Amino acid sequence: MKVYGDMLSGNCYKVKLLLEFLGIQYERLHINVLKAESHTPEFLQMNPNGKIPVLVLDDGQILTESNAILGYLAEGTNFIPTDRYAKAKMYEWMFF
Ligand SMILES: N[C@@H](CCC(=O)N[C@@H](CS)C(=O)NCC(=O)O)C(=O)O
Repeated sequence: MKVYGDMLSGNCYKVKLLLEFLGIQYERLHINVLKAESHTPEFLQMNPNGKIPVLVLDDGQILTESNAILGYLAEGTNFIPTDRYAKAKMYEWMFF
């Protein structure tokens, strides 16, 4: 999988942290938002919202929004509690 992002971005950093905690191999592609690299026609085809991070799966499917990406990566792992209250507490932090 590929991740388009910038380590100066907290939204990208949390995706990087989870990928590394899970030991998932990925390719990192740097996007400099200060140079409007997230607003090129090519990038806008991946995310019309013009924002990083963007996750591109090996089959070409694309995910945007850091919390959606975290949810996708964490599915079926201990990073998503099964207990209803604990899961709501996780969402509490994610929506903070
Ligand atoms: N809600 C989005 C926010 C993403 C976001 O704001 N990304 C910033 C960097 S932290 C960005 O791409 N800014 C570039 C721009 O808006 O042009 C998420 O959680 O992924």
